[in-house]
Amino acid sequence: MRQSGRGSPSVLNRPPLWSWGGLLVSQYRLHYFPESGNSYKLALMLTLCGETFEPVWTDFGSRVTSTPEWRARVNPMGEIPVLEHAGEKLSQTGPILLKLAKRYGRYGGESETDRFEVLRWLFWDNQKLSGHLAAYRFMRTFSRKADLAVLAYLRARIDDFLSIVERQLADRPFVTGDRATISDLSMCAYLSFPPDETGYDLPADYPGVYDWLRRLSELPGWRAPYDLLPGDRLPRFD
Ligand SMILES: N[C@@H](CCC(=O)N[C@@H](CS)C(=O)NCC(=O)O)C(=O)O
Repeated sequence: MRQSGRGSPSVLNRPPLWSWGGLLVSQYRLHYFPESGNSYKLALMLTLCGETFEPVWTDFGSRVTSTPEWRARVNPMGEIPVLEHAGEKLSQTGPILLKLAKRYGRYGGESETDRFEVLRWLFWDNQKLSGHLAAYRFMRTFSRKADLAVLAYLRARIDDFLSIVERQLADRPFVTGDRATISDLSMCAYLSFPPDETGYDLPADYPGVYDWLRRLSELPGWRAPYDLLPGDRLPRFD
């Protein structure tokens, strides 16, 4: 699918960078690992808002996020991503995306009705689409031993969720209407990785979802996951 980055982030709405020793450094630090679709949600939102971030590659494969030291220092929930900003370490992509949408005045929806729809799909995505796709892709592609019964269960759930998204997109270009919002950025994340990782042939099976991803990739400044999340990758076992 789409793997090459295009365009460069807009400088519109870019808040001032901190200057340190004559070097310009970003006001954001993103703790991530490259395969993390949840990290991609934040990296993409920041990039589309014309913002930069300092990438903090994290050794997820060695289970560093399970150690008491990492949990005490970075995130007690033991999860990636974490976005550092202004002395705070923020976790959970949903509230972080809402905060960024408010800060930059972008991708948050225009009206009260829009904002309700954004929240509705953001919550649904966390529990359903991203939640199951992340587990399915990780077990299918990056786990030494995949449990076939669990994979089959997850696949059936995801097929139902994708058919829901396909229907939602049948008569609107983006999830909540005419404009992309953070609900699109959240829902697209795990589907934006290469098909040999996700195991989904979207053009054949979910053409509406595929067209929606193409529309998102045309947003000015859009970049593919591995363009925004560099560094050593997890070993593959698919
Ligand atoms: N709801 C969380 C999900 C974060 C999440 O599940 N992150 C994965 C990596 S992409 C993780 O750290 N998993 C560790 C675990 O489940 O123990 C969010 O939106 O940030």
